Amino acid sequence: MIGAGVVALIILIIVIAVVVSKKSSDDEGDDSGDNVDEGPSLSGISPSSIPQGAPSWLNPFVWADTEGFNLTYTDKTVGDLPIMGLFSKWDDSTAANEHVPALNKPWGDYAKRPARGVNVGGWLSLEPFITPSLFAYDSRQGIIDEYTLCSYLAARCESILEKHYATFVNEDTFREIVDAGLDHVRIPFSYWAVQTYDGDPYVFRTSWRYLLRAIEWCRKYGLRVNLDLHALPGSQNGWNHSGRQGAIAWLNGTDGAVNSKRSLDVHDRLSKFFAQPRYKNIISHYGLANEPKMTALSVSEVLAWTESAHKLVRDNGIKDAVVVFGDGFRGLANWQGELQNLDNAALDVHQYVIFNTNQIVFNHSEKVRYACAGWTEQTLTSSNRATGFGPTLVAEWSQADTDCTRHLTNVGWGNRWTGSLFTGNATTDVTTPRCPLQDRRCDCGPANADASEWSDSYKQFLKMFAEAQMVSFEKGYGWFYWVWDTESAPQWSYKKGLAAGVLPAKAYDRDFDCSSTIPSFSDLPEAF
Ligand SMILES: *[C@@H]1O[C@H](CO)[C@@H](O)[C@H](O)[C@H]1NC(C)=O
Ligand SMILES: *[C@@H]1O[C@H](CO)[C@@H](O)[C@H](O)[C@H]1NC(C)=O
Ligand SMILES: *[C@@H]1O[C@H](CO)[C@@H](O)[C@H](O)[C@H]1NC(C)=O
Ligand SMILES: *[C@@H]1O[C@H](CO)[C@@H](O)[C@H](O)[C@H]1NC(C)=O
Ligand SMILES: CC(=O)N[C@H]1CO[C@H](CO)[C@@H](O)[C@@H]1O
Repeated sequence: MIGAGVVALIILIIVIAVVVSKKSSDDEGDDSGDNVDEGPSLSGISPSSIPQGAPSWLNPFVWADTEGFNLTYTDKTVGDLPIMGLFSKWDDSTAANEHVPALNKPWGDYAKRPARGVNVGGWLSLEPFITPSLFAYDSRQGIIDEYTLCSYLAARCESILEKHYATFVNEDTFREIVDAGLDHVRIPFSYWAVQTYDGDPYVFRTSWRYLLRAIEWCRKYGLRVNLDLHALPGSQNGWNHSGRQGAIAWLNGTDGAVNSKRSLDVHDRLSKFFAQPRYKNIISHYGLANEPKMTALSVSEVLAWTESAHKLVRDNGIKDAVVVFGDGFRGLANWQGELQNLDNAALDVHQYVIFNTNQIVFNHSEKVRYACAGWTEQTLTSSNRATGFGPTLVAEWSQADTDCTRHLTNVGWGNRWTGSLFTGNATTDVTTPRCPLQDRRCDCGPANADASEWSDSYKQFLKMFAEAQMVSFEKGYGWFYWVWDTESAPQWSYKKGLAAGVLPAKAYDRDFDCSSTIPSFSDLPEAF
């Protein structure tokens, strides 16, 4: 106890010293007090402007990063969510590039002008394969998702995650996204940005201001935003990226109904907040629930929940955004005639070849051909209003051709590529190699090599595979690549792919349109 008291005292002294030194260095320079939007300092505000006992989200003196935030204290909320950090004025006059309208001009019909976007995934909703450094613990600790991570870290989780929020995505991210010729950004975030329940270990609300700041940076570069609620109370799919891997307690089990209601409450608050005029031009897509696992849930209950959520957000004033709901892995054909009465809504399908044991075995030529033919056909069918389908967009896809990336299937689960996928349920294990050779030569070594080691034929394949998908998904409402950047998985990172020359320098200016002949690449594993 004495030790803790001494530590607290030392921390207090350090905090005071830092605050005093920041204050005095500010005093030496410009003292007009109006430069709060120019730098990472606390210039312009004094500690006494923050009321005693203000919570962390209203007290910039405890924020790890103050750049780009309005630091003037306010406890004003909209939809019971804080506006703290926002500047009063905004400017929607920027266009992402010369092929798309500025934010303050209508985008028009997404069927005629599909979105070209990217996800800032693994940021406000953690995912082990995107940031393995955050999950580098002894496997006996059982740290496999944000729930187990924050349970383990307890009070330390907040500072570790805030450092991640402040560094993994920053203003340069959005400048680079716009430079790549992209025009939309999907931002996955989790319900604990809004609310926590029942002793949740998650860090409450810290991610909220980072979400708001990211939207303002998107605005600065003319990027439209797809808001993606990636983790719902109870978990809508039981996967690690929903916060907590395991049983689904959303619309299922004892707490299914209460978590259904909590999710609607989260949307009630979010939609009131994002109905503010400042978001009218920039929030182009409003996502209800990422990847609800409809193959395990009651389909009719998920559909009913979706209808309620859609009505709620429209009634709360989200008028212009496309309301997005997930395809739930039912197969697009099963959506015929479903939810046709929802105005300006779209079905979101995530297309990957590597989570399917019959598609991961395709060789390079077959993967490109499938992207051109199979996915184009699916997108066209699923977008045909005349036959009872709604508009369809692809809010996740990647260039990955293997599932070799560390932690991709789960922390400690192995992979399909080498036949080493052990899930704890024999039905879903994959114990025979599923690379194109389907034998012991299937190897993750070359697949996991650094991009600098890729062969020219592998690079040619990766670029063609990406462009083929862009062509296909532009037959619908457009696409969002998964993800902008990773720590070490180059086939999943748009940024690393651009650097390696396996993505078009400008997303709207491409070489391959699926009409030309697909070369038969030398696609044995050694040709990575
Ligand atoms: C900063 O926030 C305060 C409180 O919301 C607001 O009154 C002020 O206008 C904002 N400053 C700027 C420059 O937007
Ligand atoms: C549904 O909930 C029950 C009870 O909590 C649980 O045992 C089951 O695993 C859940 N189903 C899924 C698919 O997670
Ligand atoms: C194993 O997975 C199958 C297929 O997903 C599922 O039907 C079954 O209920 C699972 N078994 C257990 C014990 O979880
Ligand atoms: C890829 O698969 C297709 C169809 O099975 C086959 O015709 C082609 O020869 C294969 N390519 C290579 C390089 O093995
Ligand atoms: C068991 C589980 O939740 N696995 C998922 C973890 O997340 C990756 C993507 O990051 C998925 O591919 C896994 O299915």
